[in-house]
Amino acid sequence: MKKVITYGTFDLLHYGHINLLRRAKALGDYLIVALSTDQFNRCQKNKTSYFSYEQRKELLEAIRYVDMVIPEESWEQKRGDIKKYGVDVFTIGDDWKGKFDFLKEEGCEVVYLPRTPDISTTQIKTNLSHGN
Ligand code: C2G
Repeated sequence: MKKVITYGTFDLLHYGHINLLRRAKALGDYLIVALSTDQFNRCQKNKTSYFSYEQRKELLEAIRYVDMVIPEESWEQKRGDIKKYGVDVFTIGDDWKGKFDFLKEEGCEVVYLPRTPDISTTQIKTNLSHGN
């Protein structure tokens, strides 16, 4: 079984996230999503999500492409996750291009997927705050 892993906050779930998850699953047979915890978001990513970790986890687990959701609590956990879960492919949007190439040292394929244009959680929040 070819295992794929991806990481993110996935707040205010939108079609850009779904496009990413669909393509991530297509890279293998089993997709693990490492979901940024509320604390990791607040302390390390300097962002607060609208939905809590538990709410975001529930939404992700309802998506047909997602097989398992684990917490992302630190930037440094990726190597350990790849070993622990026997991951074959690491994938993430190409806004991170080049940032995780070191994971190839773990014998893991690294795939950067093109982001879906013109949609983001930040854009949704901005539009809503302007009453659009
Ligand atoms: N994404 C996308 N297209 C968009 C928006 C997001 O392909 N229009 C992808 C991102 O590239 C990422 C995933 O959807 O792969 C989740 O997006 P975020 O929640 O914004 O992820 P991010 O905050 O970049 O977290 O350790 C890695 C980080 O946790 C990644």
